[in-house]
Amino acid sequence: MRVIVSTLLIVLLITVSGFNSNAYGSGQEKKERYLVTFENQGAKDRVHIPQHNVVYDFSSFSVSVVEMNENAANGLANNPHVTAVEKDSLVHAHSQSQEADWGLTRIYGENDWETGFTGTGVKIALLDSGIAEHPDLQIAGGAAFLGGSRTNSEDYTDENGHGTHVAGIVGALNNEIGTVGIAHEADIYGVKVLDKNGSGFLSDVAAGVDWAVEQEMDIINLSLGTSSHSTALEKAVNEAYEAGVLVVASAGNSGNRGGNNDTVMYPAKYESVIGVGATNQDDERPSFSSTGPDLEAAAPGVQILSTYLKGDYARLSGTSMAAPYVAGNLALLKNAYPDADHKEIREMLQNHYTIDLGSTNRYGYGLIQAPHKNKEVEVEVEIEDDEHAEEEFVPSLNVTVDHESPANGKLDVTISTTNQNGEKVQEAAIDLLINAPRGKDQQIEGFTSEEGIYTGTIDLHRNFYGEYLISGRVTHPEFKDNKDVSYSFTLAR
Ligand SMILES: [Ca+2]
Ligand SMILES: [Ca+2]
Repeated sequence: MRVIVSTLLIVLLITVSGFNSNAYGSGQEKKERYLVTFENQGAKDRVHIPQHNVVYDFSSFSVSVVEMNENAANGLANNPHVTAVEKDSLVHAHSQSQEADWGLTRIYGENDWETGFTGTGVKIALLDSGIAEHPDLQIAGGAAFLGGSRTNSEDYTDENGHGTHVAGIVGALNNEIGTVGIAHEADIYGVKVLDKNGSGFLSDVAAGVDWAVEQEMDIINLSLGTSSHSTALEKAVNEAYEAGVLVVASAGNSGNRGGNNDTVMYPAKYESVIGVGATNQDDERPSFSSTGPDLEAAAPGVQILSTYLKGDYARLSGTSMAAPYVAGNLALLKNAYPDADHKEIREMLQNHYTIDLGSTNRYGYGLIQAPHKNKEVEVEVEIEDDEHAEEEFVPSLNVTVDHESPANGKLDVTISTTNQNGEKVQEAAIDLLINAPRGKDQQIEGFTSEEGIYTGTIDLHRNFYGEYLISGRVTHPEFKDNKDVSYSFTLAR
């Protein structure tokens, strides 16, 4: 058992401490944010700071916000071009502003998370180092399994920070402070299976899975892993999945620069588990993110802002940060498709709610995307007056994103036809061509009903975000004029 423990320990330490190993943040030291003031803008260029350590680079004044360890900060303070190096602190807390992590906006769109699904009513178990009390978190419950025994079930307080960070990515509250989680109204449960050093026994993880199934959780997140297969762990996650629970796990931080090896860890590697790799702000795989044929999806996992110990916030990197984004997104999909079962939700994620980033070995199905609430667009098509026509069509086009069909994403296109007096016209022939952003052109043909309405369907393929163009004709033998219909719209991320 010692071997297993040390494997878990190593994996988790890598996860918690991020991926950099240079003077700006090496080993297990927690990096902190510093405000670095330069003597002038030119001095900024003369002082070399690795780009990935820079959190903000203000263009209007000569200050940079840098994440680094204390040694690096002391070194910078002695640089003649640097006026001051100050540790960032929560003095701005009273400014009462909330900052959404960059990762949330990549999944959801700039401000769309504010009007989107929230994960309400979905139960998510976070098997991790527990969750610390935090003003930006509401914890629905939890349990603790440590060292092969169930401890006081209430005692799931996080002593490491890892679990609290994962919790905030899913469920940091939408309020005036700190940051906001992707599924900020989901019920999050802290299941403590890792101790203050971030290590735990496989048996504790299995016990946590068992607890989650028993408590009828909808989703389990495992931001942990080991490089060796365990029959017992596989059995635990398989049975959770068979019981209807979606199981998400981080793929691991064992990737290399080339990204060609199979380095996906267990339990992510198992068929029943959605294995998640990390992306950075350029939608690219950071070299630490594990690769292999069992990778299923990718999510933001570099410099992710979330809740931390002592009511604080921290930016951490790792596939540990990417997995909870997927767990939270699955909660949004459950809101969007309440009648779908867990397997349909998983297929939906794979086929409709990812952006293809290339190599499946590195990104699986691609970067996850959040479902949006129904978008409705109604457009009156302008008709030029035709003095020879006694009557003329006034077709109007109505486009609705349909979230009701669980099996696949569809877009309803409704054409309604009226004459110039506003009376409905039946049996008008509809012939439309739809140019989708990716995939084949589609055609819609039919006749309007007694109510003067025809509804056709556009099939949404993978990567369906982008601009659509609908064009065609509405004709009727009893009317002199045929009417051209043209309408374009964009499904925004
Ligand atoms: Ca908040
Ligand atoms: Ca898998």
